[in-house]
Amino acid sequence: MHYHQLKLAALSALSIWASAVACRDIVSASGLEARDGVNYTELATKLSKNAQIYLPGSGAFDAAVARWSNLSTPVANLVVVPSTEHDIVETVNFANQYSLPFLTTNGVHGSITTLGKMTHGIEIHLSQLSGITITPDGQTATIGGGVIAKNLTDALWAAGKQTVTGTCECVGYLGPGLGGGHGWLQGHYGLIADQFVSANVVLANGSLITVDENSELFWALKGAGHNFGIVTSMTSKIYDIQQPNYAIETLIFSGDQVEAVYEVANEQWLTNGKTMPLDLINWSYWYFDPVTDPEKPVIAMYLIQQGVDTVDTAYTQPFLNLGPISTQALSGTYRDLATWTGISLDATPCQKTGNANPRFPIYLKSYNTTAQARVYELFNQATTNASTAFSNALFMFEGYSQQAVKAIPSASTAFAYRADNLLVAPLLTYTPDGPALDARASELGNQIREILYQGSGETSLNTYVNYAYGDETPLAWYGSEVWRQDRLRALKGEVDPLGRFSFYAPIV
Ligand SMILES: Cc1cc2nc3c(=O)[nH]c(=O)nc-3n(C[C@H](O)[C@H](O)[C@H](O)COP(=O)(O)OP(=O)(O)OC[C@H]3O[C@@H](n4cnc5c(N)ncnc54)[C@H](O)[C@@H]3O)c2cc1C
Ligand SMILES: *[C@@H]1O[C@H](CO)[C@@H](O)[C@H](O)[C@H]1NC(C)=O
Ligand SMILES: *[C@@H]1O[C@H](CO)[C@@H](O)[C@H](O)[C@H]1NC(C)=O
Ligand SMILES: *[C@@H]1O[C@H](CO)[C@@H](O)[C@H](O)[C@H]1NC(C)=O
Ligand SMILES: *[C@@H]1O[C@H](CO)[C@@H](O)[C@H](O)[C@H]1NC(C)=O
Ligand SMILES: *[C@@H]1O[C@H](CO)[C@@H](O)[C@H](O)[C@H]1NC(C)=O
Ligand SMILES: *[C@@H]1O[C@H](CO)[C@@H](O)[C@H](O)[C@H]1NC(C)=O
Ligand SMILES: *[C@H]1O[C@H](CO)[C@@H](O)[C@H](O)[C@H]1NC(C)=O
Repeated sequence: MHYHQLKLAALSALSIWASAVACRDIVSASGLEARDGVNYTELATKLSKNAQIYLPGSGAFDAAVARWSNLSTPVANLVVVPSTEHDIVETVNFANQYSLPFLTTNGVHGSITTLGKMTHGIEIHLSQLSGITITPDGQTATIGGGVIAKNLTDALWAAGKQTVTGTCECVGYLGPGLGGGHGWLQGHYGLIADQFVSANVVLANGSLITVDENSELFWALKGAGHNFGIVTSMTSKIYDIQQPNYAIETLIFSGDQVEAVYEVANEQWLTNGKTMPLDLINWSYWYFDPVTDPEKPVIAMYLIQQGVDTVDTAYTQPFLNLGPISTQALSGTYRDLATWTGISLDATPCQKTGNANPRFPIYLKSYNTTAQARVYELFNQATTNASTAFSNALFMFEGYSQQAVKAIPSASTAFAYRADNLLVAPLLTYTPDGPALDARASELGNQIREILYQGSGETSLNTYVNYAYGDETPLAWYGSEVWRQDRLRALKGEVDPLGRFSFYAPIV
């Protein structure tokens, strides 16, 4: 441990110490002994010299445990920031020895309420495992377990390469990927998880192993990965940049047109055997913007096209014919997409605001315009009622292109929802105000989702585990097929029988 790390840990009494001192001297003076009945000095002495330990009461601890969603959050007594994979092995072994729960964190955008079941223990914060190495053949890159999306995109871009990452710049690479992982390039290359080639993983018993497609565990990492281990690094496929340029057309509609807008979306892309074109991403958001419409939420439609500087009129005209309130066209490159859609590093979704941010996701095949109109009315009431806590809610409709996602056989990965076309979720952002408000959010979110589910004609609720609220079942997170559940449970029983990795959407 070094001087500045001590300072980060707010051990100010020690700040007069020389810049490099032996880890064990520092930790013995720092109150690690007999903390919560555990002598953490033993752990500190086993970690590499650049590993860090943050204690409650320090700014570094507070920064590490603060999360994007302040709802049902995990509680830790101590944060370990490993600097090598072996540090993770030591931390897991130590935690097991003292029966302490542990939880890996990276981009801290995980928001599922099951995380709140962690009430004490060790947070293993991966930010120092940030290496990105392109292999000599240029076909793959080895990506540290603590890499976030923007860093990966930028590092690859500088080498003329890219791969599928989450769209939001501040989410982890592997947090999304271990649950499948949607991104701008998925129509070309598949999900984030579809790029995985091999992984280094620390298992529940502290073993560090390397797995690839020949392993059952590797199958599970591609969609249910949070349940099985800590991925210290992943080697993933990368690609030459083919079409750097992108264009976006943003059309803002009045909520009065909710049925007409989604009728057009269906006709264009989603029904009668049609599919989303490979070069097009079509998202829409609903939100209350009193400047544009003081009475009800607007519908913002984003039409994002790859390889052009202006979105093709074949895509825009059917929507323009409906008479949007406003339109805006921009052109740039792949790296502008996050800014255009409000999910870049400086945008609100990348700040820790102290808000609760529950989502209630459902995958759909197409829009049911009747159901859209009904949920619009609920969303309208929820966001515009005079005393509402939910005026900042955002309703997200994500329509990525799907060609390469669907080309991969459904049974070949733990991700279960390749047949679905749309990822839909209300995000009920609110300032926490106790359990009664949390319950109202849960009730409203589930009510909205239930209408969409009833309108879908589906016989199982399909949800994206990475957007999940937390009250869904393992069937909803991992697919309702009996064989999927059996296969995942069998592997869980074998690799993690004590449920060490069961804070994030547990299989059992
Ligand atoms: C604004 C926003 C935008 C989003 N955009 C997308 C998107 O474009 N595509 C998409 O698919 N999803 C997206 N998501 C959802 C995203 O997949 C989840 O929020 C995900 O949990 C974020 O991972 P994280 O590393 O940021 O969060 P964390 O909370 O740090 O991690 C989430 C879970 O993953 C586990 N984990 C993280 N890293 C590792 C690792 N190396 N080994 C083992 N376990 C690990 C953690 O233990 C935790 O349980 C978005 C979410 C938000 C809030
Ligand atoms: C804590 O562990 C350290 C390192 O093993 C040891 O030197 C120290 O004596 C222990 N303290 C107590 C109170 O057991
Ligand atoms: C991401 O990149 C920024 C800027 O280079 C750097 O400060 C940060 O440490 C990186 N984060 C991770 C997790 O690699
Ligand atoms: C999170 O919400 C609680 C109330 O539930 C509040 O006391 C706390 O200050 C919030 N945290 C942050 C970081 O704002
Ligand atoms: C909004 O207000 C109306 C009228 O007061 C009420 O009927 C409705 O239940 C409220 N809706 C929500 C979601 O609070
Ligand atoms: C659409 O949703 C409505 C209301 O939820 C439902 O009655 C109807 O059957 C659904 N239509 C289809 C085609 O599933
Ligand atoms: C750890 O668990 C794995 C998976 O169950 C097993 O193969 C391995 O033998 C275990 N290692 C030890 C040291 O027990
Ligand atoms: C694309 O445009 C329209 C808006 O959403 C919209 O209705 C449709 O949903 C979008 N497509 C997809 C696929 O989301």
